[in-house]
Amino acid sequence: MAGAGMATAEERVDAVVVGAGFAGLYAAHRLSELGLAVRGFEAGLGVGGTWYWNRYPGARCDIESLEYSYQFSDELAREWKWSERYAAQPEILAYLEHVADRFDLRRHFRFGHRVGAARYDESTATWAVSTDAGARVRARFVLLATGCLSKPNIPKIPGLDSFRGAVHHTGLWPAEGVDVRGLRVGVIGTGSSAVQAIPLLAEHARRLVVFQRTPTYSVPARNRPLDPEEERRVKADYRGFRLRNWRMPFGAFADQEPRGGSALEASPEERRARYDTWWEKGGLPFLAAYDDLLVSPEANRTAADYIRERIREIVRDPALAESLLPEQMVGCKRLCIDSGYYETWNREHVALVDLRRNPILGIEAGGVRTRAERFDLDLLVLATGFDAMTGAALAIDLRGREGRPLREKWASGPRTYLGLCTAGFPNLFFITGPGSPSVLANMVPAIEQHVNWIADCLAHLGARGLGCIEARPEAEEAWVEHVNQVAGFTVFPTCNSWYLGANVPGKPRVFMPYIGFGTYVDRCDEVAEKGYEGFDLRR
Ligand code: N01
Repeated sequence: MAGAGMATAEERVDAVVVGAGFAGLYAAHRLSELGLAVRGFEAGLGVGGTWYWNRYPGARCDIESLEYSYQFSDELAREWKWSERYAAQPEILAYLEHVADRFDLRRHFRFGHRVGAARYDESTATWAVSTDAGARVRARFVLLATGCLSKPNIPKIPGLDSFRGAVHHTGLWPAEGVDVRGLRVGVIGTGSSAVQAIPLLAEHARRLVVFQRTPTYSVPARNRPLDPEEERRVKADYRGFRLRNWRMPFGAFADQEPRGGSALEASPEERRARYDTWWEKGGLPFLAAYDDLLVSPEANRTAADYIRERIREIVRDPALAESLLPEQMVGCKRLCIDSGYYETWNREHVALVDLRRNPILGIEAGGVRTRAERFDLDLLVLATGFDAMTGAALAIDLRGREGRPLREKWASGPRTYLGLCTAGFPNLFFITGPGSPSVLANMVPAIEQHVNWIADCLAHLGARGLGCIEARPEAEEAWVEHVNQVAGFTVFPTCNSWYLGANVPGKPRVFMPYIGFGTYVDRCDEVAEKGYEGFDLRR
């Protein structure tokens, strides 16, 4: 950790990169390769981003490990060996630490520095960036590699501070781990983090009480050790394999069959057989069993009914099973993938509190009080998610031209051009920002595509003696409308998901990711080919 707590002289660099996760590490790598002086800041004490902070039991990726890695270096891809079909958090963190060492990326970063403010100075066309640990930097460009799911959403439940036991948010889990043996543990939330943590917490806790506001759909992950033969086969043409798959939703393996067609054109028997196949294969590609599951409510219902049926089969207590049945469309909130989630409900010491019928009134020193009952607890786990997609950027006091705060500009929802830039904030780039596919693509290829686009753009500016790029308001306007229009053709806007910001009280309800990674990549390429259409380039 460098310089924590000390005010330092202003450093001058070409580009500031905020965050040292997948995005920040690769951005530092690409930009320094271009010969730019880069200063990175990272709030954590090490690299890893999401995979540095989310150390809760069971934390694991929902994209297969052979797909969830960088593609920029064939040597890196060849030499790194994954041990499981879906990598667990420690292994992904080890991978990122390896990448940081192998490409000597730590030298760019100052750790233990949370960026607090970034202000654009029109007279010098530079950004003044400062951190809570006293660093000050002036740079021409700022890249926010702050992640889509990095600002924890801590619910405002009355009395939370008065709880006597420990309270841990899944996204701020202590690095040394938490010993739950013999404890009465409460979990608030039933999203992806909870679905992964609950089976493991149940292994060791004396009692586990789960407070559920909205039941979730989960498909078995079917995680397993990675078969060396499979890895050898894939890596025989790894580049080709990644190229075939990188534009696919969920980074799905392209050779998985059967898929495609309309769920509504299949007979009930055919549908059942196909859903069985995908249930057995496991993972997010379940949603790609048919082409229309995410666009047709009727098609979606066939998949939702299938999962509800499986829940009723697995959970032995029929009343409990009923409480676990989701009602929203499947995939509208991100589909969870699990290892033994529904099975865990058959354990005697695991209890469900259905907050729709029995809401939390408050938290007291000894536990959680609901309308009907009080639950005595020793430890509380907040699996309550994140202020997604905009939370981390808006946590920074970002001011563009004329001192205009980003918080003011985005007061009714984020506005970007291509999810990369926002008008009025020259030379500021978002990596996987709102308005880009990000969380609806495989994040790592989405990050590489953004960083490559930005790096090419900076090289283009440099070669022409230009120093400034800014999105035009009309291009931004059209893009925001397009993002919404596309979302309107799908089932995504129909429920209270974090994609819409609906999980955070008071957050404007706007669908934030762009749906369609392939189309998006083409559009970004076209914009660049046309000399950065929709942007103003200035000296
Ligand atoms: O967060 P979430 P997450 N009172 O927002 C509930 C990725 N991820 O950390 O649905 C009571 O999904 C909330 O209820 P509701 C993945 O993209 C991936 O689990 O809003 N409950 C919900 O049940 C994922 O989607 C992996 O009604 C409250 C839960 O808390 C994203 O991260 C693993 C509440 C939050 O679920 C976020 O997942 C983990 C309140 N006041 C995460 N506030 C994998 O790769 C919130 N909730 C597998």
